[in-house]
Amino acid sequence: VKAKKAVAEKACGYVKDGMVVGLGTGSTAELAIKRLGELDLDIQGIPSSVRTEGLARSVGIDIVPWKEFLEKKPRIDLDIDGADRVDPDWNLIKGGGGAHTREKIVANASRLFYCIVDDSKLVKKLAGSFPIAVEVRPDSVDSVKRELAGYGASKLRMRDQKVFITDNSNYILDFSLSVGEPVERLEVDINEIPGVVDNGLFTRRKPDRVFVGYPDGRVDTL
Ligand code: A5P
Repeated sequence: VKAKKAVAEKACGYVKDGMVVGLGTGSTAELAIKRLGELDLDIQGIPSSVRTEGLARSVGIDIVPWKEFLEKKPRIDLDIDGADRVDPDWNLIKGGGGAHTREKIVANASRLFYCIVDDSKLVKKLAGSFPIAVEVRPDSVDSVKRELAGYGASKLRMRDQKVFITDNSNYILDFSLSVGEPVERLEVDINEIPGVVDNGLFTRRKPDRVFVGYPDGRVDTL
């Protein structure tokens, strides 16, 4: 927790009055949102999930609701979000919380994207390090699963013995990437499978900075 808190606070130090701020999803991003609440700045937040929206509102951040954001597409000054894995080229795996589709939309609309992680997230290679989440239309689960089999086995994400449903009313297939197509190509190739909404690889819109936190509270800025 100390490591996550340290990076969350570090990234929040870049937020200034008047900014439009992308708000990520996950335990690390949540610490940043709470911190932004404490700082009591005059900002507008763009939430990347329903959960984040609720938290941001509860700490007093002025929120642009998702639909309104999509209609008006205001430019976001800074997006602060976590990640599940980060490789040496700053390619990311996200989507452990199932929010990667909106997270990618927010990151793409942001002038700056600061990624906040603890040191356990750093890996030499993304392949095999963490399941890759693929958001799929519910009617396409079986066909996408068959297509994904070429890359690795996939599993429908469940929660409390029920199918996990995303904020966009879709399902998630988690697949373990075994073999080595370059992740940059894989991100695009997976999205070309009919029925796929988006996957948790972030290799195109990479972060502009990665803040890495350590258990003693030290932060490295990459
Ligand atoms: C949410 O879908 C993910 O992309 C999160 O950003 C990621 O899972 C990081 O979460 P933690 O900060 O809880 O590790």
